[in-house]
Amino acid sequence: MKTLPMEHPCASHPLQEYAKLLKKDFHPLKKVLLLQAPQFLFDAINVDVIRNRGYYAYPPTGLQWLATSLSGRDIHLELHDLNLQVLQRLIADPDYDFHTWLEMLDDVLDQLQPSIVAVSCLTVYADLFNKPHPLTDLLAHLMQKNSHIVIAGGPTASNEIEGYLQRNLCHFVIDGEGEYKINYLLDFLLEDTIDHPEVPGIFFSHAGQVHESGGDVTPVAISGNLIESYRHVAVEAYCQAGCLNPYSRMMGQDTIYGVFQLHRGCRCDCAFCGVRTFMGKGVRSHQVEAALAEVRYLVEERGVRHFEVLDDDLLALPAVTAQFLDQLIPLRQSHSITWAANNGLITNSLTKELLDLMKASGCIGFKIGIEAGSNEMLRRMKKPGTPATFKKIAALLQNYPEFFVGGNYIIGLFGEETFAQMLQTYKLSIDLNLDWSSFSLFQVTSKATASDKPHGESGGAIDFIPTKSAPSRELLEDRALPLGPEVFAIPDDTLPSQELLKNIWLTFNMATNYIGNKNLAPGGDAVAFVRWVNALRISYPDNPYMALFAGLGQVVTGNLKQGLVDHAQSADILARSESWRYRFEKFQLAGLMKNFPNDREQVYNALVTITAEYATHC
Ligand code: B12
Ligand code: SF4
Repeated sequence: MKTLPMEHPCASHPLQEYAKLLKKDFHPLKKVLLLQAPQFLFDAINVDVIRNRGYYAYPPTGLQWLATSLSGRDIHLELHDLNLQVLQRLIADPDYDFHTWLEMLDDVLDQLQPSIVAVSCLTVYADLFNKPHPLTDLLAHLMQKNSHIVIAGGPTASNEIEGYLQRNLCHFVIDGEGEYKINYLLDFLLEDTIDHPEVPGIFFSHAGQVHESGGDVTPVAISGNLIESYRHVAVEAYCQAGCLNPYSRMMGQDTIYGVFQLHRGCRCDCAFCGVRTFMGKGVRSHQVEAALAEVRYLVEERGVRHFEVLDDDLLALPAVTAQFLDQLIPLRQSHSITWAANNGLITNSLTKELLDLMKASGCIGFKIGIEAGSNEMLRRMKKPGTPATFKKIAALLQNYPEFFVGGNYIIGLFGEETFAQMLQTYKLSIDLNLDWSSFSLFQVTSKATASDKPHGESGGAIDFIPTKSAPSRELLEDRALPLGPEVFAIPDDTLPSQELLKNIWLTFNMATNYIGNKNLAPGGDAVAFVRWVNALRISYPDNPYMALFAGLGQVVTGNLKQGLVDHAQSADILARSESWRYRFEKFQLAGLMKNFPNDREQVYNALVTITAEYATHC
């Protein structure tokens, strides 16, 4: 596709031919609909968690950038977030049958009658074609109507370009960043402007073949902000329909939240991560003034009080970040804004100067990428840092009790990690002594990372967190496998199966975050612990250990009454679940349930006794 046609100064023949054909069938082409598909899998839906507002509801930032980039065109454009709308409906209407969700799309289509529909989606990596999937079902529904030119983009579509085109589920798939590509494509479809340079990454199927547009890869030069696009986005409604993560829930579920982004891309190229493939090499900054104006607008005119950072590498350009945070401080002072970075910060980039600015500008917490405790695995995944450098930063973080900091760890790396290496990760997590240790199982997250998937796995719809992969958010168990302290007797050179990995995950999680949590020990911040665990419980209403430990946290803070309420909730869940009763025995928690501590000292002593049990096995 490198030869140039006559009509367009830099166009590609097959794209032009295909666009001409489409234009015959779908005209006039002046109405564009941008759609965010539901971001969750309907066959793993948990309506109780949705009604607790525990599902993700992110404003459609990617589509807002597309809308902004299309703003100079003579088109009528609308942006609808079906993820938000389905969640809202499920919350508002107890009789709503979610199987009929595509009717919501029909309502939008009937009203607007768009000639071009562009759809975005991000779900867990899943089987897109043999099971119900929101993007696949939505595209099939649109194509069946044969009334619209259908364009798919965003992470899920970018992972399955050929699959979507070969099955005739859309006319175009746009891979990766979309601003330049959608404009180049619309040059052909609308013929109103022809001044966008040729760009690769536009895929379509024509004359029995999948084609890609030509040209040079050009990362989008980001300028301006999304203020104008917010007229399409009811940002005030998102907190009533879902959440961003536990940090947004910690700030109160009625607190209006939003997002901001200062950089696109990441300096690193960790082997398990899809960012480099998806966003391209290197980091690009937004203009600080423009990003600040957007935050100011959201705070002053739309009532947003809590933000989540969308950057993969917020600290990539420390001077830019420092300037941004410094100018955020007045908003913190005038409107008590808060922000969090659950997506994670690169540990080695944290400095005292940046941490001071983060504190002053309202940061309440963040995750840091540690991933592994063994040097071999850190090298294997190209993670910047060593256990020694991580310990140095973790020591610095102990001076900032205002932040609730979680370390991100992965176990089962590349299907090659031995139990001894996992144990190194576990021990490092204890040494770092952070507020939380987010252990996850190594999983395929995109096609780009699929070559590094665990041996023998097909890469199904598995979430990073094992308890989130089933609608009940419960783990299924094989009782022949070790669980609790006995996990530590697994021979060093074992390559654990996926089933055993789940038990290791549950044991590490229980030992570090609950039984051995620093905030449930003398000198810890039990108030922060309780807020965090209660934020988690919104997504895990049937989890008895979260209820139990929230109750213990309450007792440490002096609120025995609430502690007893939480204990009763835990007992109620246990009474209904033989499986949890079995696990409570294994984790040495049954005794705590029987003799629930009455005061702070009793909590400390009880947890020290159980921790000793884990330590002797370790
Ligand atoms: C915020 C975020 C989330 C949010 C949800 C965001 C949302 N809008 O729904 C949460 C926390 C829920 C999330 C979860 C997950 N995420 Co996430 N997430 C991000 C993050 C950090 C920012 C996304 C963002 O807003 N970017 C900013 C905007 C401008 O970019 P964008 O949305 O990608 O949009 C651009 C292009 O994609 C494209 N585009 C998007 N839509 C469309 C549509 C059309 C028609 C066109 C033409 C173009 C187009 O144009 C836009 C402008 O350039 C990105 C990393 C990153 N920095 O981008 C990871 C990222 C998207 N997530 C990723 C993953 C893997 C996940 C999970 C699957 C992880 C997991 N296993 O749990 C989950 C699954 C989500 C789920 N639904 O359950 C991967 C995707 C990799 C891939 N190629 O598939 C990314 C790239 C990070 C990574 N480490 O690799 N995520
Ligand atoms: S530092 Fe984080 S975002 Fe960057 S490549 Fe590594 S895992 Fe991905």
